[in-house]
Parts: sequence; structure tokens; C-alpha cells
Amino acid sequence: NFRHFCFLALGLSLFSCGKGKLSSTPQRPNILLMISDDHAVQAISAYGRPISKLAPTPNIDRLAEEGVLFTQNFCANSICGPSRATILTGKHSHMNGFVKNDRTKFNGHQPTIANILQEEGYQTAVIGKWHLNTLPVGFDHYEILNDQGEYNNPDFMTKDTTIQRMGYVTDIITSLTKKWLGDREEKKPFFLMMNHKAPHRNWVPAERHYRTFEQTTFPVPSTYFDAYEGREAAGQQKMNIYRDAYEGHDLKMVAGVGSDSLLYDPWPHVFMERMTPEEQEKFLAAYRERNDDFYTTPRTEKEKAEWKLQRYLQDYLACVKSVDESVGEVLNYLEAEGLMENTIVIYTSDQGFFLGEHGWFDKRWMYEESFRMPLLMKSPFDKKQGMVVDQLTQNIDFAPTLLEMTGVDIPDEMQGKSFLGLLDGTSQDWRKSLYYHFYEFPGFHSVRAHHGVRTDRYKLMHFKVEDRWEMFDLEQDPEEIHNIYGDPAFAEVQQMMHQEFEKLKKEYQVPEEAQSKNKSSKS
Ligand code: SGN
Ligand code: CA
Repeated sequence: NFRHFCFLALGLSLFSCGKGKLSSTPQRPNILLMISDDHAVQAISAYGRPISKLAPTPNIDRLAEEGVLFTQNFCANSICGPSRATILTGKHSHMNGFVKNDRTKFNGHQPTIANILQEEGYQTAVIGKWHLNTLPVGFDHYEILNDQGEYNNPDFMTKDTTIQRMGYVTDIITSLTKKWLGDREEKKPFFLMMNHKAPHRNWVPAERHYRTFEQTTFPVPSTYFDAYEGREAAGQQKMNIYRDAYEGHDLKMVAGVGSDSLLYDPWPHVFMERMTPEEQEKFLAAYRERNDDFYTTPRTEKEKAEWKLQRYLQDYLACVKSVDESVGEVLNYLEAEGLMENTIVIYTSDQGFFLGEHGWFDKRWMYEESFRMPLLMKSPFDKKQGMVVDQLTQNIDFAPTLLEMTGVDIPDEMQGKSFLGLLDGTSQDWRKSLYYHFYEFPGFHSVRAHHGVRTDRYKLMHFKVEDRWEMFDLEQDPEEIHNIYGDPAFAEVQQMMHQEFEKLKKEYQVPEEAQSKNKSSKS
């Protein structure tokens, strides 16, 4: 068929103009899928947001400069395991079975991008965060973190054993990735996932970056002191930086001037206790001046809240800095090995994240910051460099897109659409709206279960158990402060959004019981 012809033609042209290690038979494209954990678009400079201007990510941006930047890409369920399950299967959570992080076990035997490509003769590997509560299926090789993993001297699980590796998690994942690439069988194409733990909570930077943003004052989001008027669920969460972040674990604050005693940390075994005594000393010394200043300079409550925001952003962005270095290192490696021309390179995250907007850290919400997912991609299919795709794409689309790019049939049960046609302009009829569904309540951070629909301009959200609605005009109110649900001025829009919502629930076969006061949201 046409697709097979295209990839054959692509392979032949690469053969004739390629360099380096390309073999003498046309090669199907390799795939390097890099998924970081909780990396928000606000912290990637290619997206041009104010925070990232002070902490640029030149290496990640390179993918947008040489490839494509997706500006309207979203997740289907803004939480780790579910998003990763969706990326692998091309299906919404209710269809792939992984609706919540807690107690769910991923069924790796349904069609996934990994087991399909493995059957098609690809070498497959995953290195870094996995977090699907069952071991990887469809991968020839894996070296994965245990559950959330640790920042310092982390444990890695392989098929045979679990070993502790000394060093900083992002750097270790980078070198394991390069090592696997170096050891692979050169005749076969590869599908490799490099899944960083960073910049996940509790935002521990590499030692070389403890002080990188010490002097940087990041802009305070205009909604930092949001009072959540008209948005009841938003007022009920527990993810407020100045109220819910743990002063020791999250904010690295100590008991007083000169103190080595960290404030509240419920999980020292995954944090300070992973460091050697020397490492602990260096860590505490690096924060000393700033921590002392917290006690010696008088501050109002508001100023303390802003101080905490700065501490949070400084650490989060210092973690991002290492991720960006990792991407640079791996891109340079591909280039040096002559692999760049025939590799689809993707940078994304499992979801977005709040960087102080609404006063928050964490994710889960269908509000823009956590619903949005970064997506930057450089591939042999790009029409030109520096393209921008602003159609509505979603993580359900990743697997179908990669299958089409590798010339493999897309299983009918995948719900996403290949966006290859958006790259070469052949797609006439793209979707007009996206479906979203978050299940995990009760859960960490107390975000009520909700689902909804987003078009390019409007968003309708339904809080299932409480049976409450919210609607936003994203053009007039990009910060989602004014809930216009029930406002007569928007009656027509509201009706249109309800219709769209019904249409999507039908199209994606969302079961009735998942939509209301269901067991999963009460359990
Ligand atoms: C941990 C975090 C939470 C986070 C969840 C889910 N607490 O429980 O803040 O929301 O993971 O994150 S922590 O202090 O232990 O890190 S996810 O990335 O796995 O979805
Ligand atoms: Ca995550």
C-alpha cells in the first residue's frame, strides 16, 4: 500500500544520501521516545512562556528548531501511569484499563507500540521511569526505576536483578541510554524509550545545579493567590505550594539558622537517606545561605508564600536543566553515530504541571497547565525545519502516528489518530475537540474526579460525584478564573459544548458507570 511504498522510498533515499552507520538495505526509521516526568510547557523555552525565559532549554528546543513544535498537545488523563498506558496503547484510560496510578496493573499484552514493533522486527528497550505496576512486555531490554524511583543513587530493575547505581538519576539514565544504543544490533531498527524521573517531586537537582538558579527570581503567576471563586473543586485540593508542600521534603527548608535538620519529610528513605554522608553535607551546604536568610530576613505571610514559590521553581528548573543536558548529550550521540537522519526523535512528558498557577504544584486537573503536554519532534517526515502544528493532538495519537511512520498497520482498537498528515499537510479533516477524564479520587492532592471536552476555544468540565459543571472561554480567560457555566450570555456555546461532550463519549465508548457516582471514583 501507499504507506509501505513511502517508507520504502524514504529508506532508499536515506540509503543514497545518508552517511555513517546506515546499512545497505533500506532501514525503517528508528524511534527515540523521550518521556520526562511532570515537565510542563511553561518550563521549555521553545514554548516561550515567561518562566522558561529565565531557565532556557536549548537542547530540547533544538527539536523544535530542526523539527516540529506541537503547541496544542494534551493528555487524556493527567497522571503518570495512565498517561504512559495511553501513550503505549493509543487508547483512553477506560479502554486500556489503567485509569489510576494506585493499585492498577497495566496489561502489557494488549497491542502496544512496543510489542507491535517488537513483532515487526524492531529492537525495543525502555530505560528509566516505568511506573505501570507490572513489568514491561514487548521490550527486549529494560532498566527501570522501582515505582517512582529515587533521585540519588537509585535502584534499577532489569530482567534478572535489581541494582543500585551510584550517581544522579538523570545522568545515569542518559549513560544507560547511550550504552544500549552502542551495544545494539545495528542491522535492526530500534524503538527506545528514555524516560526521565526528573523533574518529578521532590525536585532534587544534580549537585552541579544546586545553586544554578539561586539568584534567579522567577515571575509570580498572576493567579498565585487564587481564591477559587466559582470553582468549588479547585478550592478543595491539597496541592498548594504555600500550604501543602512539605517544608523539608519539597522545599528543602531546615529547622533554623545553621541547622542541618530538615523540616517535615515523611519519606526520608527516598530522599536524604539515599545520599552518602558526603553528599548530604554538600546538599545542606548548598542551600545554607538561602535557608539562613529565610530566618534572618523578616517576611510577611505573603512574602513567605512567594519565597516558597521561588524555592520550588529554582529546584524544579534546576532538575529540568539536567534533563535538557541529557537531551543534548543523546542528540549529539545520534548525530555522531550518523543516526539522526533516520530516527524519529520525540520529546514529551507524561503530563503538564502547575508551576505556581492557582497557587499549585502537581497536575491531575483538566485546567490548561496540567492538561497540556509538551511535544517536540524531529523526524525524516518533516516537510521543513521549524514547523509549528497547532491542531488539537493528544497522547492517544502517539502510537498510531509512530506505527504509520514505521509502515505498520494500526490496530482498529487504537482510538487515537496518526498525525503524520499534519506534518506533510495531507490531513484535511482533523478533530475539533478532545476528551479528558481524571479518575483518581480519593487520592493524593484531593483533586475531584472529573471529565470534559475542550475545543480550540472552550472547555466544559464535569465533576462527576458532585455533579458540578465548569466552563471556560479560553480566548477571553486563558487563566480559567471565570466559570461561565450557566451564564445566559454563553447559552448557545454551552449547548454546543454539551453536544460535543456527548459525541466524544459515544465515539470513545466511555461506559456509563465511569461517568457518574461510580465505584472507581468512590473506592
Ligand atoms: C507521588 C507524589 C505526588 C504525585 C504522585 C503521582 N508525592 O505520590 O505529589 O502527585 O506521586 O505522580 S511524592 O512526594 O512522593 O513525590 S506521578 O508522576 O507518578 O503521577
Ligand atoms: Ca508524572
